[in-house]
Amino acid sequence: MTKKKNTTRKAAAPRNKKTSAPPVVGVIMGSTSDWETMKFATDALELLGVPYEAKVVSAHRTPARLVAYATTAKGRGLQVIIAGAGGAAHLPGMVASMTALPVLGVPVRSKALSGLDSLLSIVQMPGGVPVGTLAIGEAGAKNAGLLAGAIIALQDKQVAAKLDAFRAQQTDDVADSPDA
Ligand code: RP5
Repeated sequence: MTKKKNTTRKAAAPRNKKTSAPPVVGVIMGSTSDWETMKFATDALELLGVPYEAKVVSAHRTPARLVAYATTAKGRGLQVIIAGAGGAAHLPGMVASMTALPVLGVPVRSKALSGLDSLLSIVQMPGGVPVGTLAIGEAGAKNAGLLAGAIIALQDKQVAAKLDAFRAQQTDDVADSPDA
C-alpha cells in the first residue's frame, strides 16, 4: 500500500540544514505540527553554529522509530537530545529511558490545555531518569537550543565564543529607559 502524503502540513515539516559536520544535537518532535515551536530550538543551534538533525519521532504513533532513535543516538555521535511534544507528552521521558545522553524536554502548547498537560507530562519524571524540562512553547524551545549549545560549548571553543557573543549582544540590547 502506498503511503498517503500529508500535503497540508508539508510547509511545517522539520528542515535539516545542509552541513558537512555530523550532527551533535538531535532535535526530535512528536508531530510535524510541533515544528512551528521546535524551529526556535534549531534557530538557536544555527546561531551558535551547532550541527544538528531534526526528525519527527512519535512515542505513540511510531514507537519502533523512537526505540531505534534513542538506542542509536549516542553511537551516531549525538551528545544532546532535545525532545518536544504536546498533550500526553511521553516522548522526552521515553527517550531518556533509553539513553544516557542529556535529554532536554520542550512542552509544546496543546489546543486543549495550552501546554500545561505537556509540561506536567514532561517534568514529572521519577528520580533516576532525568529530563531537563524547559518552559512551554517558543521560549522553551529557544532555551533548549541555547542550553544544548551551552553543553556543547563545554568542549567546543567556537560554540563557546558564539554563545558568549550572543549573551553580550542580548545584554547590550537592553535599553536604559523604557522610552529610549
Ligand atoms: C503529540 O500530539 C505531538 O507532540 C503533538 O504536540 C500533539 C498533536 O499532534 P498532531 O495531532 O498535530 O499530529 O503527540
